[in-house]
Amino acid sequence: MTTPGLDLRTLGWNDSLAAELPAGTVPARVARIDRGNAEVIAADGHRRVRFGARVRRAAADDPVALPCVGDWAALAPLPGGDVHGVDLQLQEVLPRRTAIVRGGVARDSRGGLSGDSKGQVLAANVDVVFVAEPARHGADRADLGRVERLLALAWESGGTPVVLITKSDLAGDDLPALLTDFALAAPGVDVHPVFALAREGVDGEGVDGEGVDIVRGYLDGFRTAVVLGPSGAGKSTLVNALAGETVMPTQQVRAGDGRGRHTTVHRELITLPGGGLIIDTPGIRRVGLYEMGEGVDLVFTDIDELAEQCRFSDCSHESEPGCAVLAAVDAGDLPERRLASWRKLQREAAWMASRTDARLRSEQTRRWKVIEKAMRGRYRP
Ligand SMILES: Nc1nc2c(ncn2[C@@H]2O[C@H](COP(=O)(O)OP(=O)(O)OP(=O)(O)O)[C@@H](O)[C@H]2O)c(=O)[nH]1
Ligand SMILES: [Mg+2]
Ligand SMILES: [Zn+2]
Repeated sequence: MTTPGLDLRTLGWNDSLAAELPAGTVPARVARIDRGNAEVIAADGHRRVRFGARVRRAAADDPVALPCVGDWAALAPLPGGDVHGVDLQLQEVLPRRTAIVRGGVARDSRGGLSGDSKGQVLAANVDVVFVAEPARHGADRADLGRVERLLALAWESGGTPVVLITKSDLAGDDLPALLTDFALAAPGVDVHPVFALAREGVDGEGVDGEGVDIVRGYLDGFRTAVVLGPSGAGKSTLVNALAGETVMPTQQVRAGDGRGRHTTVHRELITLPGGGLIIDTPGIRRVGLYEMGEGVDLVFTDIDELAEQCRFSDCSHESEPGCAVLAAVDAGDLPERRLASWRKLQREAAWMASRTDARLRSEQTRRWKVIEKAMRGRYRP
């Protein structure tokens, strides 16, 4: 009970959420999850709460129902009273306005295909999804395929994606070219270079971070953002710059492969002093798509537009005559890499959809069997 009388609206609470709150419960926002427990921010401050029975049952059926950072929760007294100092349970997760859901990454029995029909919610009720990709020098300047993949998840979440080229100071002279590459990979999405690591300048003067204020601007109006990206991208460093203090530990990237060490191991919701909230996340190395509606299409609106010019309306852009997509690749207007990335994500989304269909079918069959059995029982002469 650290901040008595906190106005929950500063955490994103609103009337439509209030309308969903079950009688006899109090609302709180999930700041962090720890195996069956949640740390939440309620009007009386941070509290630890246990997952209630109903939540655990729902999550056993579908992991997407598990409470997740950013969720709004209805809290009720723990039946049986205080257990190890915890006296509240998370009775219900209120309907999510947006949710970033990733698919698992699994190998099938033949060791091929990635993707898993089980989803995992990375963050809920997020307005802005920052996709962070670190600037790098030289030939392999940035992993744009990863940016496109994360953008698909971001669009699908219902939040607004924004791309951040983090550690922009490392790009040097490559920055303009990098900005062009990123803009092509993220049509219709804001792209900003960010240098979050304030450090001593060469002449001894402190250098202010670049782009941090722009990032902060997206959080105006008590909005919630999440930052996604690989380990070592500088996600926590950015969160600290926004917070104006070290709220998340950061760590030097391992020399050599530049992959980082997974310094952040928990997703965590941070309230910022100037208003607004940001969710820091552990580095993402590989992430599978989950069920996709428009997500992938929204990442590749440029290809969709080109496709309208193809001679055949069902053009697959493989080898057809009069294909405007292939013509754009030939003309150097559409990077070949991007066309390949589009194919890959399309295939993965289709495969996920078929897995989901199969799962729904088998669930339906199972349900019918149960009903059949019950009917047989009832009508047995
Ligand atoms: N040059 C430069 N280095 C940065 C910048 N931001 C962060 N770093 C450094 O990059 C390293 C990794 O930063 P973190 O913030 O821990 O990275 P992270 O994305 O949170 O990594 P995980 O928690 O492992 O996912 C640290 O040594 C930071 O000091 C930047 O803008 N420029
Ligand atoms: Mg981190
Ligand atoms: Zn075509």
